[in-house]
Amino acid sequence: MQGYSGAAIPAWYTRNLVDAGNGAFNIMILCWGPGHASPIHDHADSHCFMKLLSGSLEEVRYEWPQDVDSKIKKALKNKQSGCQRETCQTDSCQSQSVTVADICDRTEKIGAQCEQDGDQEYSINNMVEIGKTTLKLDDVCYINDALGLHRMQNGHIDEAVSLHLYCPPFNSCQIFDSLSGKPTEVPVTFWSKYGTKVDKKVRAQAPITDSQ
Ligand code: 2CO
Ligand code: FE2
Repeated sequence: MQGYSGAAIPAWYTRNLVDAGNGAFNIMILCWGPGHASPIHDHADSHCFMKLLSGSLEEVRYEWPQDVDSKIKKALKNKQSGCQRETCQTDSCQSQSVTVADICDRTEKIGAQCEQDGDQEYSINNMVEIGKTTLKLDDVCYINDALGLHRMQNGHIDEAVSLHLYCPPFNSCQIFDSLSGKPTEVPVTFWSKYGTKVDKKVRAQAPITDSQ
């Protein structure tokens, strides 16, 4: 890819929606300028396939931090314990950065029993690296939450472009503090949809690519 048509390079990698698959999947193209990197993140229980169309990217994989479970594991645990927190649909429960204790406080208010986790402390060096791969032209990789978390980074002077398929699509995911592993739920947003740049004013605040 030859630059950004003379325009300033965005501060973060851009997510560009190509096809929403009638709600069944998202196909998108991600553009990574030199030095762009994602935060460490999960994939919201979705399958994530990606292929390098241009340039090169490093993928660093991590274990889930101690005491932080994937959504599916949480949902299963909560089903067994009677806690309703993963089904909470209030705005405050949907989109904010929360500790386990915070979630418990909120769900207390809607009547859930949520005492089993107590006050969650996040200690330094909680993120354990489990692998590093360099993706080159035409390489394909796959990740889901059962395989762990990852961070993608373009450590090169050339831009990189990657094609992504997420099935099912998701509107938010968790990002993780690289030292403590503390999770934060963030909305994921698009730089463009179907070739048209999304108006910044209607883009959600603190998206995965704009918040780090
Ligand atoms: N999952 C990140 C995103 O959708 C990109 S890293 O590759 O999975 O922004
Ligand atoms: Fe990812």
